[in-house]
Amino acid sequence: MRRSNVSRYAGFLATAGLATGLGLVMSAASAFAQATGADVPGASSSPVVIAPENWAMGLQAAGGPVKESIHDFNQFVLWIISLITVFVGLLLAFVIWRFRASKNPVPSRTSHHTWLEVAWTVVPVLILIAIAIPSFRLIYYQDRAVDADMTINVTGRQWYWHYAYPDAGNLAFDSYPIATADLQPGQLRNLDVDNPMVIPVGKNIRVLTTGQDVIHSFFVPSLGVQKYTIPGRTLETWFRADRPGTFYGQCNQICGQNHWFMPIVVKAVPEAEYQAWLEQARERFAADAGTPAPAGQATTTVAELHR
Ligand SMILES: [Cu+2]
Repeated sequence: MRRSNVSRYAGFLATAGLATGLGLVMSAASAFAQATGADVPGASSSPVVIAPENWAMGLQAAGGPVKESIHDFNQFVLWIISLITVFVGLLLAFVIWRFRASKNPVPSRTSHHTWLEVAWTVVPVLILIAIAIPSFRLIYYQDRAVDADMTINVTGRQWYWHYAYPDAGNLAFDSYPIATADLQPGQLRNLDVDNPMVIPVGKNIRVLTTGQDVIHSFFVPSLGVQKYTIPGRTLETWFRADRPGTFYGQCNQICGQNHWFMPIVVKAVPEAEYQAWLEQARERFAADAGTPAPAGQATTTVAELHR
């Protein structure tokens, strides 16, 4: 009997210790990720490449303000989690030591303690409120661009992306991944695409998403954007890249057998370079503006969306 109690206590202790350690490691990793991420914008204007990395810990580095806000919030919540884990772990260790059977042969039969019960109800409520306020602030910040400089319509299709630039006339094109055999040096397998989405640096990009066939999801972690593309609906979000670079993402909604076939590349370039790209893209995609939307599937305009 004693033996089984001891091993149970040891199990508790090990679990509490592990949880505490894990919390601290996650916190440190995130602090590191944030430190490296915080260095990205504005440090210099040489282009960055932000893509998934093997064995990476924490969140991807930030390419713009939305992701920076996500980093801040993540860091804040991680501190709270870590402190709670340490507190509960220490409390558990103390109880196991202080009330062990040999030291405490006659257990207390106390079952109520009003003030203690009030405290352990009120304190968690306060913690949740402290988390909820910045959480809602972040949700509304991500929701839509207050002052959008331009709009890009994103359509998820089985299985490729279709991008349209309504501010640039009828510029539209499809984006497919590059086959492994055709990869150029430096290109990433299953991530690089033939026609990336090109955007100007420092501009607020309004993104309107819709789906053509099933639900897809437009997900570029380093720009802090993840939005479903739902057939029959238009959703809005926004992002901004604060420095030139290439930001990789993927459809992250399981959308069918070629779900893996939907990587996303957003290329942020200086304004002059963007204008030059627009010029040649208009010509290049004039003959082939990608696959048109089927009849009856009009893209919602911003005015319609906000009506
Ligand atoms: Cu998809």
